[in-house]
Amino acid sequence: MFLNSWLWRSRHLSRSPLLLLRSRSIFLASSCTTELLASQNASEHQHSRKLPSTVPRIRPWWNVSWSSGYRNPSMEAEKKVASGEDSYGNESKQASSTEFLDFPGGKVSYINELQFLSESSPVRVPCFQLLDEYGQVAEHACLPEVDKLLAVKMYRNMVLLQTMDTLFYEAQRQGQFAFYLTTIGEEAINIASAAALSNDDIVYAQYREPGVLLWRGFSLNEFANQCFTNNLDYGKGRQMPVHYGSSKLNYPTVSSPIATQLPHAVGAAYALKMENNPACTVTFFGDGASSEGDFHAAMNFAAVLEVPVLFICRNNGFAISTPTAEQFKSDGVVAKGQAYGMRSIRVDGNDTLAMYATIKAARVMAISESRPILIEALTYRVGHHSTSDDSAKYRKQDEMQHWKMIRDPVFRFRRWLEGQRWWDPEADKQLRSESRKEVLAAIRSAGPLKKPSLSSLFTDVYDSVPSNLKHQEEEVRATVSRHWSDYPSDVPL
Ligand SMILES: Cc1ncc(C[n+]2csc(CCOP(=O)(O)OP(=O)(O)O)c2C)c(N)n1
Ligand SMILES: [Mg+2]
Repeated sequence: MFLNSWLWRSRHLSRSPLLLLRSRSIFLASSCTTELLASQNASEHQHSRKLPSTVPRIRPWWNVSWSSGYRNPSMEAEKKVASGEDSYGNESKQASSTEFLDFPGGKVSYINELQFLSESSPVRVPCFQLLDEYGQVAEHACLPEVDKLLAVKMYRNMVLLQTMDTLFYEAQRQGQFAFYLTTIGEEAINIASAAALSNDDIVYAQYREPGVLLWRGFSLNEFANQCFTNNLDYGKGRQMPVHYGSSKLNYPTVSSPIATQLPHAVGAAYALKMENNPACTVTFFGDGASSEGDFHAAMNFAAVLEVPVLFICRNNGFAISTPTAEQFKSDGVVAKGQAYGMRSIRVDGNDTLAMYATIKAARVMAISESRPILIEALTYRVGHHSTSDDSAKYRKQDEMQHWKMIRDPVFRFRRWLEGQRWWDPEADKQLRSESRKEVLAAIRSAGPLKKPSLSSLFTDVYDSVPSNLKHQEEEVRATVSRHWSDYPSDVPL
């Protein structure tokens, strides 16, 4: 019963038209997100380093009072306890104003019945959706402000991303480079999130979010150079393919160990907060990453330090071959937000407009209220985990086909665009043909380029190469000279 009642309200509720937060950890735009989005659009036209007028200045950390009242999000609950209401908002029959525990973490009312909290809410957290599977606007849906220019740009990027994935995947299967993984099925999460962010926001990605880079202007040649690990690759071939990075585009390089990007994003968000910088950090991660300790550490730090970071979980059903049912017992990932005192939402990750509205609203809250937000985007990994995987071994083909054909986010968005009369089959045919040519051109130009030299393996970490690395280089060179016939001829010594 108490799970259905109010837990707490945002301490900014009275100021923000946005939020109602219920115990089932959803946030919903009050009547419509458009009011908020309109003000945000207007703010983006101001100088990037100036605070947008709609975003209140962030209180510098050194002015923050670290009393439990400020840190504890349950101030409302605390007041209720003091006034005889229990901390779940129920009118307390038992507790008088003196029957509570004045605990350092906040006041807690007593009850005299033995009661355990249920392991889960009786109802699953609902999923925010604006466009149904046929691209029709859902009943009572309130669409974000997306004009033709923006909508078509999003669609073009989604198609280009899908085309890049298809052709890069084939190039890898032909043996042109070592490894690849696709984002197919997750184009809406990639592109709609990117479109809703500002380029000043720092993105700490996992590996299935190249669409964010694409949106920010990373060229097809830059993608291809990284995958072919040629001498134009910024990482000089020292990362696996698809581990892209660009300091220019505020996208730190992807790292292979899962979930390590999450604490980094929190630390960077803390730095933004200290600098009063009106930007946020954004970290993308999979359902599998949420099973790592780093996820939990990052969530807790972010909530306690009250930093502007968006945790965008792509719950695509699998961590390689492990289905989510074998990963966690909770109601997905969204349910974990409240446990850490973090506002959270579950959204249809295959619905471009719902993703866009969610990230746009979450970004405003994160910056203006200096708080982390957890977003669980439900989607499905249509491709194999990577080129090292065969998903037919552990999942049903008809399930995969259903998501690929019926729930394709690109096709769904196209149906909506066509309904708006902003797109037509002829334009689609032309876009797909152009995209194909552009991707093939990037593959053809990146493939023949020389690889970075062997000596670059040992540079760029230390100012001058330390003796242990010098020793390792000598060992590698000795091995190469012993097995010269096995050494790849396109890697200069
Ligand atoms: C710390 C760590 N453990 C295990 C792995 C091996 N690994 C690579 S990807 C992956 C699955 C990640 O799944 P998820 O986070 O759901 O992302 P998805 O691939 O589904 O997008 C695993 C276990 C790793 N790279 N790092
Ligand atoms: Mg996954």
